[in-house]
Amino acid sequence: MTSPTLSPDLLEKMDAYWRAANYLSVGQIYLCDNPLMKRPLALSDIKHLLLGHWGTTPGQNFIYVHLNRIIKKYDLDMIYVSGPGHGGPALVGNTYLEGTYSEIYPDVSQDERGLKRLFTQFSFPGGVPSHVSPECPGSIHEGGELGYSLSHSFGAVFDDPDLVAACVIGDGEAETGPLATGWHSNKFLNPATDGAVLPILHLNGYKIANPTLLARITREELEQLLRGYGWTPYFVEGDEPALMHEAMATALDRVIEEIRQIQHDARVNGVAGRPRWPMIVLASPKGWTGPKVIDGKQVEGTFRAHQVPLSDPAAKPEHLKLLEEWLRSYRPQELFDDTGRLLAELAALAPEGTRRMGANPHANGGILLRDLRMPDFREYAVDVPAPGAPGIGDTVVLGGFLRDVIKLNEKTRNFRVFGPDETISNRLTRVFEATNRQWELPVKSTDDFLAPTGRVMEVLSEHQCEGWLEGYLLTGRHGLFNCYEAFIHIVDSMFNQHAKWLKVTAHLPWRRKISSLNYLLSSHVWRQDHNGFTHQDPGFIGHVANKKSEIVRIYLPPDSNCLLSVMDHCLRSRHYVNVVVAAKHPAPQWLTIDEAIRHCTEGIGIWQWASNDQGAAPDVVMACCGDVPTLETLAAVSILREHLPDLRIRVVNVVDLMKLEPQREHPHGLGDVDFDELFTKDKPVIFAFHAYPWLIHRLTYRRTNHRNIHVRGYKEEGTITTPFDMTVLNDLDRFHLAMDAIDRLPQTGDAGVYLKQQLKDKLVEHRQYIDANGQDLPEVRNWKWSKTE
Ligand SMILES: Cc1ncc(C[n+]2csc(CCOP(=O)(O)OP(=O)(O)O)c2C)c(N)n1
Repeated sequence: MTSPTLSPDLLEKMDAYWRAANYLSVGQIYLCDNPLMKRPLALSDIKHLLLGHWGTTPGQNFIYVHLNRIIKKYDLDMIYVSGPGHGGPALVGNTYLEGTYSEIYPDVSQDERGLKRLFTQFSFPGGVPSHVSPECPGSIHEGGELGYSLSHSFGAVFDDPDLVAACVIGDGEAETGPLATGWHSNKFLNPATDGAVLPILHLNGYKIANPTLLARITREELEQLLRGYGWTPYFVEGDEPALMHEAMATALDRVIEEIRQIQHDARVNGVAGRPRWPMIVLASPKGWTGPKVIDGKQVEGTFRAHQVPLSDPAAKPEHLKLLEEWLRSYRPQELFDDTGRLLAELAALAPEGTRRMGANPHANGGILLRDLRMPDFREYAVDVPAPGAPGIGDTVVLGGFLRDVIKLNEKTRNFRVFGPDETISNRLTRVFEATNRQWELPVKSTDDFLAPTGRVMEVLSEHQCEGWLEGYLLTGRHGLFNCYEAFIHIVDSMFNQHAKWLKVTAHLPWRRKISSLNYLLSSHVWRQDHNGFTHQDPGFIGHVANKKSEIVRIYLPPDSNCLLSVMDHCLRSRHYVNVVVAAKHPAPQWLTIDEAIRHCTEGIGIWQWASNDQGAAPDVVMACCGDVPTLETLAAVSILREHLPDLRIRVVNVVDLMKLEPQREHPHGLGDVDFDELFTKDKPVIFAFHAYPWLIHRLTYRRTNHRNIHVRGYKEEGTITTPFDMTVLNDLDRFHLAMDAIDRLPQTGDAGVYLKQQLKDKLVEHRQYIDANGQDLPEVRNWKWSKTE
């Protein structure tokens, strides 16, 4: 017979610690007074509004106390990621028990008064949210929107060989697409250079109102599923606390020893190849230790335990009685002394200092953040002897710059590029002169750029790319997500959650700022002519613009030098979400590097070389934002200037979209005077925009001249066609833009009417030509900006 992992004394203490955490959890959901139950429970001790989630909480408390033990036993550097973050009371309670909570929030002190505050503040106006929100120490993952715990955990441990992320996964959460794919992250984890993720699948059997799939398939099926994903699952199953403590302790010792062995083999013995990492399946009742039956219905071990089981003690006296029995079942007088402090012998079970999961610096990544070493982006500049010089593709140029960011930070291993199989397609290929794609599976001689270590992370799951990158940033590193513009929408919701996280943490003084989340969106709407309609969607920036202005930045650099300047700025920035939309195809270049720096620093400006309104008011402002709109605008301007030479035209280019918003709405916003100077107070503005036109209206609706702003952009017309035809289909082409100007300039008279007729004819000619030849008119393909005096 093997000797037990836990001595009777330790088991008893751990059970007491668990009871303390459960007591604090129930207290947080229900109580606003009488925190130590020194007197009989009265209705006045109970909050008016009962909010929170009990069901997941006791299981997470159980996990936490057991993780505390192994952290101490093995001196682990461990963080806790709570997939079902609605178990907020568990994490708040445990960080309180270990002391970190009171260190950060001294008012929630380790005494009766502090306990009362801890209870009252939970899910209470002016208090703390019910999830594992940014306010909760030790959290990098709120777990409000379910599905991302595994990808965040993997992101956290990449390049951090000593870190272990204990990742509690709800069995409901496991039904989501992101989580289901997240299991595959083990194919990207290098045991020598990365840390470890310990998934703990919390199989409590139920979601809000339904059983979970993983709990109802046979154990054999579940085990095969997890093995199929490459894990070795260890099952800890039951409801009898003493047996469960012993089983959990034994399983945890085993998995930690396996993790250590895997790491030792890879790091010391030079064992190569993908290991089979261990994980735990904890099958315990939902709402464990809570009321078993309420109003004649089974609650413990069912979906009914999900939220607040005794929801109306004011109306039902028997509920008050049950609640009192429930709270007293944890025997608080045996856990806390008379002043309300956790007994010293129990407090000693928690790890110390920064080994406490609530105080682990990885969960407050800004503490660990180091600046990137940056190459001088000017050295990658393209030569632009005159506007319209040929380019090689803006992202191609950026690739060289990113390659050297990778090189310069190779030693510190704190920068990665993420993408769903598109880094080459987005033409950042030069990064592979310095690195590979990290990949732990076999590599064939016919493969390109795959290796067990590498700075590029590619998996065909935008969710994983986003989740990995977020985890990487939240733990104090830097990165970039490159993606097709249309498919970044897949992570709309993940972006939402990250932006919310940044907004809240920006106002928590103890949380340090982290590196910005940088999106590079290429293969954009106007140059997805070969993939067609499914690949044409520029809506992400409109979605991003909804978020708090202190957090979001949107850049549309018109050429390579502008892209270099913008990306240098983004990689140095902190605590933003930067969205950069850039082209990958060869396209004309407009600005020298010095001009680009000036233009991007200002974010918006008149392109004097393209304008002829110097010294007088313009007749029309031709504005553009985005590379293709800029090209079409300049082509339209050259038509207008050639045929209507008396017309005074001002060309305004926008790189930083948020310049358009009023200053009071966005820190980048132009003041009204500056805006009126650029766009005039009363002249027509023909605005060619990269994305959906309404966004420009939304951003400028308060501006003086808004009624004269006429926007062309993507209007959901597209197919497989020529690049220029994409603009024609959406009325964004040079001919339409020129006609738009004429329509608003009665002073062009008959000359304008005749020009308009020619332009209409051109559009017919265009259609006939592409239908016959499958490519654009030579005059379109070969068009070059030429200086018009
Ligand atoms: C993406 C997403 N969809 C739906 C919800 C609503 N919701 C909150 S909790 C929950 C059930 C979660 O079940 P599980 O992951 O098993 O957690 P636990 O049982 O531990 O509470 C659902 C569907 C959500 N929070 N996120």
